[in-house]
Amino acid sequence: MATQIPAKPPTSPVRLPDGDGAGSVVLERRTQKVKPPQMYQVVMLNDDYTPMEFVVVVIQEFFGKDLESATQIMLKIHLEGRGVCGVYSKDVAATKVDQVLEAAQKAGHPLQCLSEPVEL
Ligand code: TYC
Repeated sequence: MATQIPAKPPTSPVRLPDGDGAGSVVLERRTQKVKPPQMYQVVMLNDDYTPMEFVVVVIQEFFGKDLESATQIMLKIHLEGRGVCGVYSKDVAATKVDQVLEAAQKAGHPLQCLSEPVEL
């Protein structure tokens, strides 16, 4: 990844006056401006054909959920049209989407899934 250019260049070092600490150089303290990386949520979409059991298995297998929470997520998707299965870095989220789509395609189900940035 490209190195980020700081918003402001660092201030020039301050040279202390003679006396205690004479000749020493103090860098001005600055508040940290590094932001945490953007995270991505993997969202699964409802459809009328994919069996509920298949969705539950997929959520357990690829998102590390136990049977109970996988079932809750599946029912939320079924009732509300979409649901978040997990939150990851961009690359990991993209891999999860690929894994789900490949498993669905292999099984002949139209299950759809996408990743999107998490809103602050
Ligand atoms: N609506 C599907 C059914 O009634 C179940 C389903 C749930 C499908 C979640 C997709 O992401 C999904 N068989």
